[in-house]
Amino acid sequence: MKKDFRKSTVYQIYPKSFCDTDGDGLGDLKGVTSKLDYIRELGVDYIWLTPFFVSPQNDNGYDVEDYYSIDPRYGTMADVEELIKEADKRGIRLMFDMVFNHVSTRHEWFRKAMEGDPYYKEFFFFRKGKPDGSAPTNWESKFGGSAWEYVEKFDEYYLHLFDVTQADLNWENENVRKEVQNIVRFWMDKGVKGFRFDVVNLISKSCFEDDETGDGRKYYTDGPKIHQYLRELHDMSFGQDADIVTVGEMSSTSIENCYQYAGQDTGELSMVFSFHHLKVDFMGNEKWVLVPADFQKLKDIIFEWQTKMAEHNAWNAVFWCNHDQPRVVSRFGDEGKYWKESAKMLATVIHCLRGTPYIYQGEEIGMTNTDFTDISQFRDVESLNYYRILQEKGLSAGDAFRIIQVHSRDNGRTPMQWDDSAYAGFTSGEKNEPWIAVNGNYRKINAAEQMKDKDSVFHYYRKLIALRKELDVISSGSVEPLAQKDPSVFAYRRSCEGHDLIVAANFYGKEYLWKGAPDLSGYSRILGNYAGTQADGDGNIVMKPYEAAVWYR
Ligand code: TEU
Repeated sequence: MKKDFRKSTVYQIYPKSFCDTDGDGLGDLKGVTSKLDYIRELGVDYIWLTPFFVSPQNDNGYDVEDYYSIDPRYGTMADVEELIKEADKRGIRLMFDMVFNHVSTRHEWFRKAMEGDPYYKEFFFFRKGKPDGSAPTNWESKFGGSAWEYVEKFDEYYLHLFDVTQADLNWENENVRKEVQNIVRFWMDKGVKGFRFDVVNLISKSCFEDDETGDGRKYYTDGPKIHQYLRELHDMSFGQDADIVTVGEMSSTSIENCYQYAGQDTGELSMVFSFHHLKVDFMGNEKWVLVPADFQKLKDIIFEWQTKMAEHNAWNAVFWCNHDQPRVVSRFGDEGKYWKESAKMLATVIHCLRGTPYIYQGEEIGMTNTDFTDISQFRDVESLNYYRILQEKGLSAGDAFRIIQVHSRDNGRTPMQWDDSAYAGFTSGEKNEPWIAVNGNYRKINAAEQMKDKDSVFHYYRKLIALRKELDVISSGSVEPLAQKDPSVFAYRRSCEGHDLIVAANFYGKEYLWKGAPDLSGYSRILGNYAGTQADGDGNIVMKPYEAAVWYR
């Protein structure tokens, strides 16, 4: 049966941290299959699985060595087939993660290039250094340091926008593009009905110049042939099956480009992830600082994307969390007294927007940032690089550590908290402890507990997912920002064919009198994180700490 992605919700699984069935401390594909009933209970339509292909795991699978084989640490091809089949029985489809900006330096293509094979050298960007021998350009790797690695035997450098073991692919080369199309078709034949394309707006690079004002991103972000390449990939692979849904991960993209990436009639992708709203606690593009989140900016960005994408008939993925982001309840909510209220409030704000909502494993039970107290507990290559780089820049070890604690991608990567048994039920730990430590709060925050409790964060997410299916105003309505300059309230109206929905949330932990709230006569309150919402009689609404409510007429 065809699925309407406007009414769908996607659940993201990071298999390494989801469920370990063989006791080796690493999650596996069988673990995902074993939890399908839990996922079905939530009511989602798609599972996005982050990469589980053969990989040295320097970037947890985003460094792919072989796109056609399963990393034995995660399982086998038979396990993948079983997962697709079992998911299908439950009405759930699989979305695979395709990393095509780069490959692992252990990939056969790169190994052949390093042997000097000219055919495969053209798969990558090998360039001479500057006359003084330094790197071809001053571009920086997203994980810190230069984006170029010197290869002595060629007296050349190769480009890596991410880790030194992730070599960028040269999409100018038609043979690269054909290989990529073959990979997508291979997985389509296996019954995969969705694809997420990793940093796909970085694939078009042709100009290699020093960036006088920045880190080089302006030369490869939304590059000159990007639309042509996506269109071609669409036509030659997933576009041949109208039932396939795609999402492009767009790094530092512009909204104008996204009209086209995710335009209803442009033939590129179904939707896009953009990240501007998740940089409101950065300083510009600088992530490794501690600054409070800018609430006004958060609203302005979300509303700009909501309204302009709608005007251009283009579709957003809407989300707070993924495997690269800190946990949202720690980031924009409250881990303490209002943990539950704030987790539900944040869910309400995202799930009633125009777009396809994505839930990242554990978000649906309000999992929090790590409780790590020592750098040795962190695993992520980016975090470990920046811990060193920050100290090289003069910060004390303590200050560097505090920044890592707040921004590390590992915040989202600790094991899924299933129950209150040892290791939170993630692993038996028979052969090994979990690859990354379980958060100590698993006795309080775990799935088993929340499935029993009708008032839990889990059941609240379940209601939001069901509501999107039920009400066309959520899946198809227009978006009108409300209270745009209000310092505490995040609110908007959705409208569609005579129906309206008003969503309002107090983003802070203090009771707040929302003056100038919209007239709610004729509306009924259909959801909220408190027993009821109070009006003061003068047209103002009393918003309790982190209160969220939804009204419909
Ligand atoms: O991430 C792309 C990306 O640029 C960021 O999310 C990045 O990890 C972060 O902003 C750095 O501060 C994708 C994947 O989601 C990520 O896990 C991979 O590490 C990255 O691509 C490379 O494949």
